[in-house]
Amino acid sequence: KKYNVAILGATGAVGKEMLEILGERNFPINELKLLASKKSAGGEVEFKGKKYIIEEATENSFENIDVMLCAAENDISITLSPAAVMAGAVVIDNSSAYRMDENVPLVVPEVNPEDVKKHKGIIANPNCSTIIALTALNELNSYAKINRMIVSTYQAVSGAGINGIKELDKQVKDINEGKEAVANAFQYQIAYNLIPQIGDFDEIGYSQEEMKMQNEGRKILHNPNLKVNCTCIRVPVYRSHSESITIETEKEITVEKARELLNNAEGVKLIDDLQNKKYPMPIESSDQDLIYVGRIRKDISSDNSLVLWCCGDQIRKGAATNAVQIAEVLVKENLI
Ligand code: 2RA
Repeated sequence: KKYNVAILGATGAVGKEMLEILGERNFPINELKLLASKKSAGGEVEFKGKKYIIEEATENSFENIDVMLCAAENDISITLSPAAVMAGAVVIDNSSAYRMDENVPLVVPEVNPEDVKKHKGIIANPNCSTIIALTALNELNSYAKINRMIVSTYQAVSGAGINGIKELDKQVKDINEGKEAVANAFQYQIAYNLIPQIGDFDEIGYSQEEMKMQNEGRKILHNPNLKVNCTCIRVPVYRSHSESITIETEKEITVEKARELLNNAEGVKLIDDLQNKKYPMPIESSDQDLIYVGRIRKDISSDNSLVLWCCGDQIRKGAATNAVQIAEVLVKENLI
């Protein structure tokens, strides 16, 4: 069977990647509809030898669509995703608009694929840093329940889309030519700098991005008591997020056991060979879908506690690939 697929936000970094991934994974497409804002509409895109015109997205864009992949911002998703559902489509939404809605499953296919079945029209794609962390931790959590996570993220500029990537490039060039670095996509200069803010801060000093790790982690792991302390930093790296993660588990996981579990974990590549200086790095984890995990060691400051380091491509597994994998679950379970 083939499906009528729409991509909303088809001209952005994630929307473009969604199309790439649909092709790469041979998702069974009958008709394809590429939707964007009025400003971005009109462009031509080639997909599998056929040319498509990017159309302006309206509430009437979703007739006969089976699955809509939404790569648009929250306000557009809130306006158009319900219209797509009304027209009979299942929406897989990469925005954060519906992630915490109790009627909307929040899914990492390696972790909680069964939640897809509970959808009422919309399925939410988790935040990129959440996807990367939980894909890395999934098998460890299955072996010994994680009670507490301490996470520091080092988030690529691609998190701010094409403009984030372009800004890093331009600032490096300008600085090397002795010019002033101009900041637009980020609060400050990102070239040769680190910015400890992703999203607005709440009243106790946590950023929106930091609270996503706790709130989304609890929902995806079905563990409302999961304790999470997260610090999210923007770093001058193109497209892979890196994360330093400490987990406290209900029973001890030895380093050897952790390596064994991760060596066979879905969606994970274990790179942990210190003798040969082998460990995950963002320039190596980019442009593919596995989450690279390494630097596994016992937390010498606490019992039943393990530390690891992971890197994952934010645009692919952190967004586009995860969304397409959810669509594949819909197909496999005959839910579209
Ligand atoms: C970021 N996770 O990295 C957010 C949105 N992609 O900016």
